[in-house]
Parts: sequence; structure tokens; C-alpha cells
Amino acid sequence: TWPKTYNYTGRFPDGFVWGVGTASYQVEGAYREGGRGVSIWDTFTGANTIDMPGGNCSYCCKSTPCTPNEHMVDKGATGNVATNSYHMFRTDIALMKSMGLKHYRFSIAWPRIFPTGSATGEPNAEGVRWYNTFLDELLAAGIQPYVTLYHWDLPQALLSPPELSGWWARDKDGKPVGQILPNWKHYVDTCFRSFGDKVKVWVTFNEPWTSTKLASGSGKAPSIAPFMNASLDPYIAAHNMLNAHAAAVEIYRGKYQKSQGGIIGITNNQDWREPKTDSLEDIAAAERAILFQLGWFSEPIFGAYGDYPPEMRAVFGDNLPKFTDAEKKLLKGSADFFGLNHYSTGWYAATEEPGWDMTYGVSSEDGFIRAQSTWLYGAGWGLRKLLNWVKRRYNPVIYVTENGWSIGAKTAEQAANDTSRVMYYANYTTEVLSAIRQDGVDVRGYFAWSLLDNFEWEMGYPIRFGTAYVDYNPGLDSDAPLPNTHVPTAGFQLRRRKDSSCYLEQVWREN
Ligand code: GBH
Repeated sequence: TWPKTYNYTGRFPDGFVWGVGTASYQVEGAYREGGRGVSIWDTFTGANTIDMPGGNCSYCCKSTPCTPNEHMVDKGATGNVATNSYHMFRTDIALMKSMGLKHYRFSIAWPRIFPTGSATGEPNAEGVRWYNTFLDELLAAGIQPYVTLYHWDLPQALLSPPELSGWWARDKDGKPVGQILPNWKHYVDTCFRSFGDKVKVWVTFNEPWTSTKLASGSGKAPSIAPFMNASLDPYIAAHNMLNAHAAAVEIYRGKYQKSQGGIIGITNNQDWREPKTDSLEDIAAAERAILFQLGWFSEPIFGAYGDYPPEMRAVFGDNLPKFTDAEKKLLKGSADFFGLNHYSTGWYAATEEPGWDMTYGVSSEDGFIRAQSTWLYGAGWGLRKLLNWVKRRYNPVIYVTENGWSIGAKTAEQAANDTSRVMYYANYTTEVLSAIRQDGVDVRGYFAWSLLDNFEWEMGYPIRFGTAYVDYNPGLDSDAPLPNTHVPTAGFQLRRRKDSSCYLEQVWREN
């Protein structure tokens, strides 16, 4: 059951930022329109091999094309159409307005700006124009954009292993090489230049841990699977991404921040890990679970030395690449705020074996209430403890950039009745309020995930995180057998607010 912690009364600080979020590949669709190039997710879903240029699957690097069913859990699902937000953006904005929403977090699709990646030259004008129109209409609706530069849809052309391995690029001695860096710098510079008059809050990367460590060879997301050296490559990818983050911030601060007046940060993700018992071993293991994920990607930016957590270096040794002094200098302090994605809580117990993450620990979830997603367990006090952890170690300005709960549904009526999501948001926002008021954590904003049900990565469309329901195939019997229920219609789709959006509307109206 839900912990009874949502009876704390009080108000959030004036100016507290309430919002909802999405990400380009999960909602845009229009995969072959507007001059958009192929992304690594088009490859992963199989869309690339069917009707996009590219031929074989450079995820697997086989000479024969992959079938669309090869990698996805939700067989046949792609982001080709998704929630069709590329075309239905005015409907989305009207929906946001109806919710009283003032802040919207979304991401820019790199392949719309540079279809094959590029280190020089002009961007794809149609892509730039689309985002400018979208931004203009958001602003006209009184909604402030919070923009993520990288939410996982890397141009496919930048990941053609083994020569050009995206974030996984390393030389033959196993040192990270910045092949991707000039492409990235040109992309972000172009975004700041093209959209910076309208965008005042930038997030460089969404969940670098998920898109490097978790993605690396897991089969759940694109990486360079067949070339993977599991004890090396995830750390190379992470290293390259951290340096890319610092490079983006250097560009923004050096060329744009003064005139444009915005802020820039990064979003990391962490589920809370509570020691399973009060033994010193379990307490230490739970601390490693946080440090070896959140700390890995936060310490170089928010810590004192521009480097990985020393506790991590002690375990990983030379498998963790080394930053040069210049890189450390660039990394240290390279964020105006700490973006935090948080969903779930579990117990953590010490183990004899290192495990895939070298934490010498294992998680379990007895006694927690579970969402539709098998990994998602609700306990708002975990978020409060996590916020306190971040304050104790780094004391930054924090924005909770994602927090959400999945519930399956076949019909709009079923979906709208999302009582457990209301409980989740009541529980979690109350704990955020407690963290601010009772613990003094400097939380400035909170974004619910997500505005809409959408393409939930390898899980496809059955998993629904929306505060609004999407009928992907209006007019079709939604209990019809697959594929109708999970291959969205490229035309009009239906959005319908769920109860949770009404609950949240009240929370942010009354603060
Ligand atoms: C976020 O990631 C993403 O930023 C967002 O795009 C996504 O839609 C949202 O969450 C909801 O999932 O299968 O046991 O290996 C959240 C962090 C990390 C949660 C990977 C799921 C997989 C656990 N995700 N995790 S498991």
C-alpha cells in the first residue's frame, strides 16, 4: 500500500517550477519528414532496415538486416509515428494549457538538426524551423521550455562501429577518443545559436548512466553490442559523454549565456537504495549503489575535484578512464543546476560477488507497491532521502526533471481512472515539500513524467506513463489483437486527460 506521508501541509516556495516532460523519439514520430536523419533508435526498432536508408543493422553489425522484431520487447513497435506530436503539437500545447501548465520539458532530436551528424556547416533548415515554430507557440501559450539536448536519439551515422562508435569511441589502447566530440559541439552550438533566444533552461544529457552503462550490451538499447568489452566500454562511453557535457557548458557559458541569460545543467537518474538491514555491510552496499551510479556522473561536475568518486576509483582502478587536468578543470562546476530523474525505491543488501555494476550488492523490493513497469516501486520517502543524499554530498540547486508511474490500460475510461498515479504524485510531491521545508534541500522545480502516454523505449506502447491517455488508433477497437493496439495511426490520435493531471493541476495552481 501507499505510505501515508501525504498529509504534510504547507506551500512550496514562490516561483517553484511545476512541469511535465517528454522526449523527442518517444513522441515526435514523423521519422522520415522534415529532413530528419536516421537515429540509433530507428535502427534498434528495425524501422531503419525496412524503409530507411542504412541497410544492415549497425546495432548488431550483421551483414543481413535485422527484422523489426529482433531487439524490441514490444515486437513491431517503433517511434515512426509515436504520439504524432510532430504534427499534433498544437493539440499538445492546447492540452498543456488546459492543465494550467507553465513549464514543459522536451528534447531536440539531433537527427532533425544534423541528419547524419556534422562537425561543420549549416543545419537542416526544416528541422530548425520546426523547433522554432514549436517554441514560438509554446511561449505564446505562456509555457516556458526546458530543453534537453540529448535524450538518446543519436544520429545513426555517428555509430558505425568499430571505426566510429558514437559514445563508445576508443583507440586500440582502450583510451577514449573524441571522434564524436566535434559533431556534438557543432550540434549544441547550433542549438544555442538557433533557439537560445527562446530557451532559458538547457539540459545537456538525459540520464547518461542509462544511455551508456545500462545500454552497453544489455540488449535493451542501442550500443555497440558485438564489440563490447563489458569491463571497459561502458566506462569509455560515460567518459566521452561527461567530457561532451563539459564541452557544451563551456560553449554556452563562453558564447551565449551572457547575452541569452539562461542556465545549463545535466540530468542524472537514481532510484533510492535503502539498506536492507542495519548491518554495516548493507549500509555500505547501499551507499555504493548510489555512488557508483549517481555519483559516477555527478562527482566530476558537482564534486570538489572534477573527477570520479574516489570510492569508485578504488574499486574500478584503471578500468575507469582518467581525465586530463584540462578536462577536470572544465568538468568541475560545469552545471548551474542538478537535474534529477527519480522513479523507484528498493532495498539493498551486500553480496560476495561484485555484480555487473561492481557494487557488491543486490536490490530487492519486498513490501513495496509496484507499477505496471516491473522495475518501478513506489515509496516517496525514497525521493526525500535521495534529495538529502544529493544535498549532503554536493549541495546544488536541484530540479526533479522526471518522476512518474506507469499503469496499463486498454481504454480511455480505464486509463483516466488512474488512482494509483494520483497516490504516487501525492506521496512524492509531499516528500519533495518535506525535503524543502524540513530538510532544507534546495529543490527549485518538479517535472512529472509524462505529458502523454508514449513510446516507452524497448517496452513500446503498452507501458503508459502519461498524465494524459493517448488512443493511438482512434476508431479501432482498442481490444483488437496486435498489431493494431501498438502501431500508432499517422493521422489524428486522441488525447484524454487522466485524473492524475487534474490532481497535479490543483497542486501546481495552489503550489
Ligand atoms: C526515464 O528513465 C527516461 O528518461 C524516460 O525516457 C522514460 O520514458 C522514463 O524513465 C520511464 O521509464 O528493466 O530492470 O533493467 C528511467 C530510468 C532506467 C528506468 C532503466 C528503467 C530499466 C530497469 N530507467 N530502467 S530494468
